[in-house]
Amino acid sequence: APSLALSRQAQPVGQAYAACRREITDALLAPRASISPKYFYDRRGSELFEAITRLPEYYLTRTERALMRRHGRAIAEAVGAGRVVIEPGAGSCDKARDLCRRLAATHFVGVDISADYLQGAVARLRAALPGLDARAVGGDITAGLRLPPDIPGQRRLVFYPGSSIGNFDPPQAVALLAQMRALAQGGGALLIGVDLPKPRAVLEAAYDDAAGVTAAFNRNVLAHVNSLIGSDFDPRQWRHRAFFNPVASRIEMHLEALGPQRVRWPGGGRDFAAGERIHTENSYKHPLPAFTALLRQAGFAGTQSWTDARGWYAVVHARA
Ligand code: AVI
Repeated sequence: APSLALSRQAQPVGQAYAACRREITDALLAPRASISPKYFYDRRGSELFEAITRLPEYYLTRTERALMRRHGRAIAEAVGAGRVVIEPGAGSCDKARDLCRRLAATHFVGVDISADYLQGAVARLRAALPGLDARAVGGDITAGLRLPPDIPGQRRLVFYPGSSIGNFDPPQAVALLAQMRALAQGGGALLIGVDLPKPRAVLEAAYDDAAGVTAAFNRNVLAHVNSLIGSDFDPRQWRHRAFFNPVASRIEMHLEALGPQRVRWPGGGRDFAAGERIHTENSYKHPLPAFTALLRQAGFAGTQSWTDARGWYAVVHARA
């Protein structure tokens, strides 16, 4: 997988670019076409995602925020003060600001595939917390988490809010969690947000909102892929589909061809029949015991968790 930022402003170069093109075209040519959800996050996709987090139907962000506020003191006690906070997939860094303030964190490292978006967010974080040594690292977390060499190795807290872990299939999730554990070894820990199972109608509305923002976010991946591989997808010809798969306990997002589509890119292409789909995302809703089992598989020890009154969402602290 490519290790460089893949935003429009910072296209991957050389070998990384070739690997990225290859990854995308292989997945498009597979019998069941797919696009990795990491390609959602060009600048426009990051902005659309921020808009999703403010939608009335998208309960995840506000439920997590309320939990973090309500149990802020207990969470801070479990974590301990003076931490080096590392946030993979940091995005807007909004959640890190509150946490770093509460923990009197010494350092912050945000890692995100949308590097230019992250730079701005880290600059705002520095302005809000002038005592904090805050850094931005552009990179694909699925290709390995590498930190600047002068970041202290002790008292690390890996912060992974937003239930982004749900966007990985369980084996990939365990591998990513194990990497996070390796980063936090030496007395560190993980603080992670997890969306839990809940009534199907609530889940499906959260991923198919009335204003169509999630639909725009899903279709935007085609524009980003066009800019990365030189393809000629017409996003207006693809319909957003989102539904709960109860067997796998996950929301699936797909793009469905409104009519027959002939898509071309330099060196290749594919025809899609009307109704054919490209799978763009899974968002797993693990029951809490199943999630703590994944943490144990990744090598984490003691866990402590906080959930809201409806049992819709959990924040989990796990020692590395
Ligand atoms: C980033 N991630 C946790 C979001 C989710 O809920 O799975 C991405 C998203 N996809 C559609 N809406 C939001």
